[in-house]
Amino acid sequence: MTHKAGFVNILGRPNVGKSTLMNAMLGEKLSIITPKAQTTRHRIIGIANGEDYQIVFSDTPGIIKPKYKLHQKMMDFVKEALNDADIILFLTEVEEKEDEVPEIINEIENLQVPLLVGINKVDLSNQTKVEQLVEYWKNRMPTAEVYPLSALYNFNIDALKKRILELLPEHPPYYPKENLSDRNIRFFVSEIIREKILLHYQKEIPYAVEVIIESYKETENLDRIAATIYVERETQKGIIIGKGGEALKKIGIEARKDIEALVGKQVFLELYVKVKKDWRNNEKILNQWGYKI
Ligand SMILES: Nc1nc2c(ncn2[C@@H]2O[C@H](COP(=O)(O)OP(=O)(O)OP(=O)(O)O)[C@@H](O)[C@H]2O)c(=O)[nH]1
Ligand SMILES: [Mg+2]
Repeated sequence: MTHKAGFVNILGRPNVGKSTLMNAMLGEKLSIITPKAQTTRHRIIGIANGEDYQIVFSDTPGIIKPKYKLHQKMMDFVKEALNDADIILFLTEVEEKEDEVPEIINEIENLQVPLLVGINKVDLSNQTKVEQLVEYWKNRMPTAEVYPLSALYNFNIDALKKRILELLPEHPPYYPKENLSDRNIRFFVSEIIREKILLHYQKEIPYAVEVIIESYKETENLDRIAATIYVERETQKGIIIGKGGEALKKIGIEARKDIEALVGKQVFLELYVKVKKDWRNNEKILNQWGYKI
């Protein structure tokens, strides 16, 4: 029996639905999803395994013009994903304006790999408009195959997966077949906490936050987790904690529920808040926190 395997790297602007699409392809909630741009900060691998195939998806940070060193590092992940793809899946969405389309598509066109363009969120549009968009993308990227999608409502996801399987090269699996990701539980726990912060705080706050798991003690019936929420300034620390600690408590409760669902047992979650001044521009800290290739 021949076996197919390869890297399908999902690229696109922030908020177009890259993480939602990867999760839909996997049928699992692996990457965190929020209505805020720049939710994903890392390259996150999600693996779809079948008897005779292994699709290694990469969810990547949305393409932006870097303002901080953190952003530069995020764009390094995007560039890496551009270079090692067997198939590129460029994602746009029905509301994306022509001047918002990232410049990277010029580079994508020159790559010698199959190119798929997904037009996401068609549930927010209508047939005429979607047909126009398909035409637009076919003209703009003549080498691409174009798929209207709704990652949220699972529209056309199976057809896209089927096509990916056809295009996938013959290759032995890259990862053990039981693996769903290259990331460990600690990573997903920190992401769940960050998701709650993105959902509950406004403006700059979630962007100034990093979550680090300090300890993870596993027992048969209970996992004890201690995590630190780092912010950039004292004032942000006060906002995260909230009056009488209420805001932080809410984050803790919501995150714990999701972590319990992930690990399938009870969780005891301790959250601390600390200041790491201007960490988003601190090369050493960023490397330490995993923002390196
Ligand atoms: N209506 C609609 N909303 C969608 C669809 N796909 C994703 N969304 C929503 O779009 C928002 C952004 O989704 P994400 O998957 O986090 O987007 P992303 O491209 O990963 O964003 P970054 O990680 O910030 O680059 C969320 O609120 C999703 O629920 C879709 O098909 N239809
Ligand atoms: Mg994302």
